[in-house]
Amino acid sequence: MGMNVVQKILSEHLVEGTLTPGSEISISVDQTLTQDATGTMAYLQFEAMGIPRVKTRLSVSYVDHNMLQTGFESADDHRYLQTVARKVGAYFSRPGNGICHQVHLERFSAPGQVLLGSDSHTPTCGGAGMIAIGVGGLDVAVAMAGGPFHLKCPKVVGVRLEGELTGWATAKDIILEMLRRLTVKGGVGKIIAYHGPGVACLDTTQRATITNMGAELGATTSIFPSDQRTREYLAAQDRKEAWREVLPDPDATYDEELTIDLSSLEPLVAMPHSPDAVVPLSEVAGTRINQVCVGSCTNSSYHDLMAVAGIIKGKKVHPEVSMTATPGSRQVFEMIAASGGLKTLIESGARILESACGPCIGMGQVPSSGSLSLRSFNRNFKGRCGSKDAGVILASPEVCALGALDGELPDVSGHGKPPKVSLPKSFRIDDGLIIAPPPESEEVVVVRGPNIQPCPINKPLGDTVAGKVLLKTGDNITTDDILPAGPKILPLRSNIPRISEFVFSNLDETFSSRSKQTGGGVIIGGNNYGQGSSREHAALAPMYLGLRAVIAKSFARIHRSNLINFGILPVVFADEADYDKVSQEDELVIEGVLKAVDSADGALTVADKTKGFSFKGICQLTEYEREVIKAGGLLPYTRGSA
Ligand code: MIC
Ligand code: SF4
Repeated sequence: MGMNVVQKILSEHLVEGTLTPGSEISISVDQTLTQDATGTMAYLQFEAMGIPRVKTRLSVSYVDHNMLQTGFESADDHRYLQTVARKVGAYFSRPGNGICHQVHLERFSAPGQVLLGSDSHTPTCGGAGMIAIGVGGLDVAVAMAGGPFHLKCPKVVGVRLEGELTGWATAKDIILEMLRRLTVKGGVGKIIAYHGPGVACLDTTQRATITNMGAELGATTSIFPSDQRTREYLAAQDRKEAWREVLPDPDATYDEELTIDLSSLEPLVAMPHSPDAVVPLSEVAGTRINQVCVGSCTNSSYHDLMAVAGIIKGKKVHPEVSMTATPGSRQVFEMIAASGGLKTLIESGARILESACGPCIGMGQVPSSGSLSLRSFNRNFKGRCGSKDAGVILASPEVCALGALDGELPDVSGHGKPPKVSLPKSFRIDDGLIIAPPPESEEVVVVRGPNIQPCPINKPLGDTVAGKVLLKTGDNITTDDILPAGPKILPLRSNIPRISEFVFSNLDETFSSRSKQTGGGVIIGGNNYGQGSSREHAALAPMYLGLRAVIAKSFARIHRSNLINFGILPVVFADEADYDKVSQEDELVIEGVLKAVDSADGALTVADKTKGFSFKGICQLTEYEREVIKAGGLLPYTRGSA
């Protein structure tokens, strides 16, 4: 029987198990990436494993999140990351070189290989035919140490693209259409594999927009075939040798299938406050906006920035709009400068930001109170932009450019035809800001400033888990809700005692102090608890505060793994109706935990001592997860099994 590209790559990397959806497998990892906000912990954990040098083919440490340096903390982190990379044999991409995913696609993507990254948008490189998975930092540390990556074999969803994009419809609208159809939890436990005749009309960076934002579907990853367009892209990056063809067999099958007719797509937008609140732009055209931001790892390629420049050439940004433009990498920056695009952007009144995450993670450019910001980004969760009452609308860079001129969500019909942008035959290559490690281990002094504190370690799992319900949340709680970012909190990622003061601070400022008072407890969550980023801090900091279990209707993939990696029980309600019966402050007790986690069905009983009733929970784990959670998390487990 024919194979799809996922089956091809996974079977080449399979270490244990069989490729049957839902069964436990482990795969070997060729490459890893980290970024500074998750990387400091990943490297501290790697150091704690006592392995002198990374065992992957390639590991790259990027600095792109904490760029404001409003205090000494981030500079301390950067210095630590640079020195530790040299010591352990990883590449170091210096601040200013660009956003990890854009740079990785340009300089390191390798079709057919497996990439693990401590950032949820790692699937960007799926645009170049890689299996690229976003995970917590600790999983990356284990991969750097040569360990395989454990997962439940995902289902493969084949998305057949037919026809060609027309008018103002772009690659962004393909992924917005996917979000409209599948929602933010529609991809959980699945890999999205694009195929079909429509694939050829998308260049690699357009494909990368789609795989990047597949993270918002909750998918394990997304992937395109590696074809002649991938070859062209890698050749233009002067990396012809990295190309290899990875195509689905003509008779390939998929676990689920859907079709998108590209020619029927029109521009779409995701309205506040969820990436799946997708509506046709035409339905909301005319809505006033006060800010426009083009950039982020989703849409900051040469293609994106030149399309924007083409639209606003000779015009000025609307007087009531503040517009920013962020080239995703130094390569993009240099190329838009050389081709005149940068001049056009500056002349239009757009504010040019350095190549970094910036406004996407609330690091500056917080919108004005109660206003709407139109962004080419991938997430618009409430509060993520730094304002509690502003709303973010997600759209293509082209729609953003039109919106910046009009001061409102544009009516594209009044704007003629979009400019055509084609990829250059060769990109400007200058890897001067990527520091290669020395070929052999050498004596390196790793510099740790006072912001770098050791990673706390949990105790082995006890047979009784008990505590107060510290918080009861609704559905779709994001990791931004659990541990916000922004200039005050993000620089504390290497300092768990300090950052733990901000756990749930946007939802309930008393969470941290209440947890400390009671010595920890339990959280009750709704559906898709922990969606969004890969930040393991959203598990690690609550663990530090004494969180022992989260009982939810369902979990997002990466956050569930992060909870297990730090020894916190992820329990789902056997009967969702019980969710309504439990209240914040109730005292809960789970007895016989060790037997329950070892059992095939993971069934356990939760006693609500306050209300005097019991309900059934399920903590069904794979064999590997059982061992990890019983040890108190992945770090003690790895140390114990080394
Ligand atoms: C994000 O987009 O939320 C982040 C910041 O890139 C995170 C990683 C982090 O929290 O450091 C992600 O997507 O994984
Ligand atoms: Fe950075 Fe935003 Fe991309 Fe996260 S989603 S990596 S914060 S640009």
